[in-house]
Amino acid sequence: MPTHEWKLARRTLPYGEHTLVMGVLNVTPDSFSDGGEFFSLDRAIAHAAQMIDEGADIIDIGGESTRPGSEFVFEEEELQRVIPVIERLSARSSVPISIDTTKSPVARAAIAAGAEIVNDISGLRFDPLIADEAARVKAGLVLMHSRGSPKTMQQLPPVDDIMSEVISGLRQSVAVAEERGIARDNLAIDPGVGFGKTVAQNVELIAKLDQLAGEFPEFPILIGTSRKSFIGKLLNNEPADERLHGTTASIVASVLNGAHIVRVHDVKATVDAIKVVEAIRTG
Ligand code: 7PJ
Repeated sequence: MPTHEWKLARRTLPYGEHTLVMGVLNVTPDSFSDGGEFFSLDRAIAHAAQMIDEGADIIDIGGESTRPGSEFVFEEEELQRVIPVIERLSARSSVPISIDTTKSPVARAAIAAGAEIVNDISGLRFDPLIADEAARVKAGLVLMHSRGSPKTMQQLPPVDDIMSEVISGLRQSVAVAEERGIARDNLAIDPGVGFGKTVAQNVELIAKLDQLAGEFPEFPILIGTSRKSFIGKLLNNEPADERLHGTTASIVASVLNGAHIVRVHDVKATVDAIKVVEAIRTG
């Protein structure tokens, strides 16, 4: 694959030849405990540092659990969770930081604190002003396909043609982004595995990722399969912490089918798998 460039606020990331790894840093109260019931900033930063050592190209920081079924988090709370982490991480590392949020005030504060990418799981459906914040500084903007809200998406009746639904949803998101002043070379797109889709549809999205890439040839394709419940369901209901091998298989398939960026919790396993896949792909 030839090399292309994804433009972020302060740099350009080459993609296409080498698959980029986005490491997930969840900063919710149930992660990085200080040993008691409080969140530890030091532990969150240490985990980010470990992912960077293991080869993460991007760190994606999220303070609103957007997992299917999760509750809404208020803006103030989300800001208090993510901003100190972004400030600290951007002061000590040059790795590009992404903010996983659907709220424009959070995107704005995260950018001011050092984030260079905004990752919106709603594809600008919840708060289109997210695009204005990204456009102001020419940040990268990830548009992910999803249906409904995190609280309701798994109750929605399934659509019958998931590929057409994802393609038309993403076209709509790209159109909104452009109307709000985002340049096309700042965009990345994501089919949104696990967000309002059945197990079979998640599998289909990975199997046909090359088709999605063909529909959006100008944009980097990001995909997040890591530890998701469709993998658990394919593996006899394995819990999230037992889904590493299943996750790795989904990553390998995604890379062979045209993913440019993979969003994962287990960076070392992913980096190793990608090295081997890329050696094979290059021949
Ligand atoms: C994704 C995400 C994903 C992008 C989450 C989880 C749920 N952002 N944020 N793509 N998933 N771009 O990690 O299980 O698939 S939160």
